Amino acid sequence: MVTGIGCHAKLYDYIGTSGIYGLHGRVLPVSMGVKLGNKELTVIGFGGDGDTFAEGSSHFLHASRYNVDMTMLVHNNQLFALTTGQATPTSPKGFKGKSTPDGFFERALNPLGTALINGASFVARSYALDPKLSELIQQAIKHRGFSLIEIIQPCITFDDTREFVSSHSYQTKHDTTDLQAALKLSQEWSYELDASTKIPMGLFYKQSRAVYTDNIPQLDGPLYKKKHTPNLIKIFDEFY
Ligand SMILES: Cc1ncc(C[n+]2csc(CCOP(=O)(O)OP(=O)(O)O)c2C)c(N)n1
Repeated sequence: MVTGIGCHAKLYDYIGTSGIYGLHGRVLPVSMGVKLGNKELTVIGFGGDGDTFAEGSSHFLHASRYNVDMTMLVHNNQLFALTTGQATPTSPKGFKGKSTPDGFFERALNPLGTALINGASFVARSYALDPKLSELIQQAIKHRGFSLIEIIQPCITFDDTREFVSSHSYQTKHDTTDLQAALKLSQEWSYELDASTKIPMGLFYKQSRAVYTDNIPQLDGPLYKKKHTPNLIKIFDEFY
């Protein structure tokens, strides 16, 4: 597993598996590197909404486009939590935090729509308090391709939206192979928290297509498994 930097990244300390605390915003390039290094590994990236949709937004586009065979779980609490509550690209309008004392006024990003339009092959939204989330995560891990789950996970310290999310969400029922239907769903919630809000939850889209490593025949065969012990002195000498 690979994490970003933020409250979500603490997860790494609770899961007994091999992994890396990445850098803020760099979950995806590190995850892709792990997958290229050994494509037999199951790679799961964990990021915050700040991590993935702000600092890491460019990586997010390209991971969707490449259809890297990995799972990305975004813990969306609609704010930068570890740095004590600043606005992110998915903060709700009017959000008052350290960086927006007069209220957040920007239009939100549409991360699920962005992932869909750029080729992510498994796109879903769920809620941290939904007991079925673990099944969805299993489905995402088993999917061959870039699987993304946006997990709405309210920050109970800086903006506790648990009650709001619980009472404004609903489970989608549609053909999950229909890209247009998925795109429409992705536009239903603009991250605002007002009375008319309806938050679609569930699997938006699933499709099967070639993954990034399918086009890199060099990764087949024993070469990547070979243990290399780099001679650092020799490498440094080349530069002096
Ligand atoms: C390159 C870089 N930029 C900024 C920071 C400061 N920083 C550390 S954690 C964090 C906020 C994390 O927010 P988010 O990714 O939404 O995760 P959360 O804490 O909400 O789980 C920021 C801005 C950093 N460590 N590195």
